[in-house]
Amino acid sequence: MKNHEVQNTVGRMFITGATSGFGEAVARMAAAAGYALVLTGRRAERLEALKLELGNQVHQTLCFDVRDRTGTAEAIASCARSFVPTVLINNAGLAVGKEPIDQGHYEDWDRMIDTNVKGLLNVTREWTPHMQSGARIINIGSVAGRQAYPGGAVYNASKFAVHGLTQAMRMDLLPRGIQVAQVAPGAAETEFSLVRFKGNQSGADAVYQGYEPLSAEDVADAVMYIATRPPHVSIQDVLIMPAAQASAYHLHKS
Ligand code: NDP
Ligand code: 8X3
Repeated sequence: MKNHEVQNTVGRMFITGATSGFGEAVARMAAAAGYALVLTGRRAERLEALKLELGNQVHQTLCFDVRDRTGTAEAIASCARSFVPTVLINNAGLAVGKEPIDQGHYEDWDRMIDTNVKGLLNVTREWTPHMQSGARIINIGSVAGRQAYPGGAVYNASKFAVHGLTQAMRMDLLPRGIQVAQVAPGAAETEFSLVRFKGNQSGADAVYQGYEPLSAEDVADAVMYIATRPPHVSIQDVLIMPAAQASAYHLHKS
């Protein structure tokens, strides 16, 4: 896709999973704040629509699957010639299925581990050698990475991995002046549950009934807060929940 040279930016942000939910909301807020953006995901038509909407703030869109190590490496290498992020948002991810461990599907497990863990690693490994002192990486974890719950085993495992990776990445990248943060949301209404329940809209809607869930914008707001701190301030970890949710197990529905 054609690159667009963006002038007078406050920073350069690379977002995985910008076609929906948190990633799309961060893209809109970051564009409004003056960031130059590279927007990525698998759905090319959505990337193009967002590029049309956000206009000159979008340096480039890149259509690739974070599970595809070669495709990810090629996309990032092509981008790095004209754009190295000051902020990398590792957001692409998903849950698939909610069966107990003795009934789970290997294919679902592979999708979660390959996307949420290996995909995050693929993007991080390809970008970090290029990134400069003062840059930030913001990983999207989850309350599911703090507390396991029934039916969540492999999704839990993948987000516990993001929690651990965030801490180790922060230590590894400390000497290079790259700050690493995690935003760990509770229940947020995006396409997340539609994906988890494999297109079952009524099942997905039921997740968000009886209380006010987080919106994608609520989570994007936390991401932007971290991204825009002064260089000497490093927000390391933000757990953000709907007011009706006290833990992975405690959701007060009316
Ligand atoms: P959405 O389903 O709305 O968005 C997920 C995004 O990830 C999409 O843009 C999708 O793009 C992208 N994505 C998924 N798989 C791949 C892949 N293999 N390669 C590249 N991109 C991919 O969900 P959310 O916005 O809610 O989810 C974003 C992150 O937040 C995920 O990591 C999720 O686990 C996490 N999260 C969500 C919570 C919630 O309640 N909604 C709470 C806590 C954490 P495309 O399909 O175009 O590739
Ligand atoms: C998504 C939130 O509670 O469905 O990460 O796991 S939850």
